[in-house]
Amino acid sequence: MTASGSADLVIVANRLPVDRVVDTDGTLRWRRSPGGLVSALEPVMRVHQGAWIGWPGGTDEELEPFVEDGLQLVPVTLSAREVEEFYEGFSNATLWPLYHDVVAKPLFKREWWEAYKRVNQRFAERAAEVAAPGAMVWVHDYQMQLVPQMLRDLRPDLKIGFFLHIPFPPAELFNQLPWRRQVLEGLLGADIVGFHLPGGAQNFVRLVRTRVGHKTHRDLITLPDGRPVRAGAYPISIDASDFEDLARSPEVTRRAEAIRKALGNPKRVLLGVDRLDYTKGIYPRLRAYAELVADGTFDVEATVFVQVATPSRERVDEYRRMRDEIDMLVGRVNGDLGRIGRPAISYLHSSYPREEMAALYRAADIMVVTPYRDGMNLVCKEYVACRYDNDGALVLSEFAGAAHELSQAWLVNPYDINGMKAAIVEAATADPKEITRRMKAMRKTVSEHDVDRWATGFLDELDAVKPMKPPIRRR
Ligand code: ADQ
Repeated sequence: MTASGSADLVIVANRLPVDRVVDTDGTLRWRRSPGGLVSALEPVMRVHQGAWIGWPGGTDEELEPFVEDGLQLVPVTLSAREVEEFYEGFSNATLWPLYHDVVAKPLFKREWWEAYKRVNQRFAERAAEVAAPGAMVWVHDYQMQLVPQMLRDLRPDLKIGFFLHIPFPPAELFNQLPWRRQVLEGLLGADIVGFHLPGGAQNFVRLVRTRVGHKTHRDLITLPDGRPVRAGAYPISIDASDFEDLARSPEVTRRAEAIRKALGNPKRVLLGVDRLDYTKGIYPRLRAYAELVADGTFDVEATVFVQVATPSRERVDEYRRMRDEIDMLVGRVNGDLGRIGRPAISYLHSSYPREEMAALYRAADIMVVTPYRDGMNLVCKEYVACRYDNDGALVLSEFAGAAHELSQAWLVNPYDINGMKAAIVEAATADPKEITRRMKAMRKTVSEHDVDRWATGFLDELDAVKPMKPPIRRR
């Protein structure tokens, strides 16, 4: 066992919740990153004596733990080679595609696996150093799946939770992974293993039974030493009231009007907002829309598609290829179908502050969210939270985790272009009463299940875990 620290709650995630900013005079500052996880966990971090362990970005830089805006942050250093092998390689070119239905072909490289193990061990060691005796440690996401068991080996006194933000695949796909058993055993170091959907938890339990051979009963796994591990569904959400307040503000209202005006005050605005990722189904969505313009269903003077796609993981080959494909499609569609001052698709590679996101959500009549596979998808929940007057239609892929909660959306199969076209037309021509009925129901769901409920729900269960007594020695 290593010496313990003083944090009652430790968050372990690939990234620290801050981004490094270098001012014009060269001084280094940290700025809170815009991600939802930070806002979800900040209140609980403050209630407990919390610490957050993560990679600060950058390479080969030893940084001391520091306090930023009252949060204790513990940086973990990665070398340039580790960024390439652990982060871009094993995390984003092996696990990400494998866990997303093999939408792209996962690459299995032995040296990437070695880096993954090494980096996970480093995170586990940092967590072991800062956690107080009996503390709760909440480990996040696919980059950190070995941390729970590595940490338990170092600190058996801790309560360890794990949450996976992406889908957990069925055995038929997971079994491709050469290190499948090690990953399952890594996760089993946790007391609670959380997923967005019950299906993910079931896939996990089934794999543990068949691959590792442990006893399971429903959502409970019993390890040979008697320790129970629970697998459960904890669907993540957003700070719904915060988004709604933002959407109601005069600034955002004015900005939403300005956006529509800049688009030529069309009758109808369709919107897509995604990280530029091949799982998000941007290509088939734009193709479906382009076909509707080409066949005269929509006219570019009356209907506009705004697609915001923030570039990400640009050093991974598959992402560069996909970006080129989408750029080409948009170029062709606008060249063929646009008119002067009226592109068929307004395509933007920008990252926006939350105010601008809220204004875009307010400006849109139809939000189109069509991932091939998505753990949850927060964009559609943000859209719903911003539609406080119960208008606005949502076209949503049935393969997004959010489809389980937002069943009143126009649900589509992104592989079925004709089906998507039909749903977009239905949403565009629906009776306003029908749109209101659907939006009201979705708003109820999103406001009742917000991110605070998600975080406190998970942590309350983790807190209630009974520590294992050391085995009684018989004389
Ligand atoms: P992501 O794949 O990143 O998250 P998503 O859930 O949609 O996907 O979250 C994206 C977030 O980024 C949203 O909060 C959105 O507002 C923001 N965003 C998107 N484009 C932006 C832009 N141009 N500018 C600024 N902000 C932008 C992973 C999983 C998801 C799961 C989440 C949380 O893949 O399935 O929902 O984690 O668990």
